[in-house]
Amino acid sequence: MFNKKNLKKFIASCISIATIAIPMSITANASTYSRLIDNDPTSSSGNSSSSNGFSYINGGSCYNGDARIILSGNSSNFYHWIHPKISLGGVKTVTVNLQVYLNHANFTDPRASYSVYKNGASLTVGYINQNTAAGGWNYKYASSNDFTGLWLVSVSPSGQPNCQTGADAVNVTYTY
Ligand SMILES: [Ca+2]
Repeated sequence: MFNKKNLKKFIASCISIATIAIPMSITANASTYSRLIDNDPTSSSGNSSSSNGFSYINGGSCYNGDARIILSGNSSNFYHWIHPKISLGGVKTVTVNLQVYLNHANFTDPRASYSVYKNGASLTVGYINQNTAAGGWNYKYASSNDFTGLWLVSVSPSGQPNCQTGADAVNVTYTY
């Protein structure tokens, strides 16, 4: 069928096709899900929010003009940004890229804790010093190999007294 010269050519072309095809197939297999969620989303957006004890605060620097805030002393308080629940159809590795909008002088919590839902428990994505955070979008990411579903982003206060924890918009991207 092949003489030596043609066989070499054939093998070389197979290798070059494989080299091109492998990175493309990795990209094609990864799924990405992204959601930008602000306070009090409309029901038509498919998102919702809930909290225990956070209060309304407004200000032109906030995303869409307002946010929510709470004293930082109790770390069991929470604010949830909820999106439509996604079942991953099994256990998967998920990388979470989280952007958090912070732009109000009263947000002073030195270690606000951000997490995402994971199998009925949670994965801590990271901590942000809201007192020194950049005015605007702040970025955290984390990865874990035992996700079965995606549902919400949560912030909880540090527990530090005499500070306040803010909750404005978040933009979450999951890759799995
Ligand atoms: Ca807002």
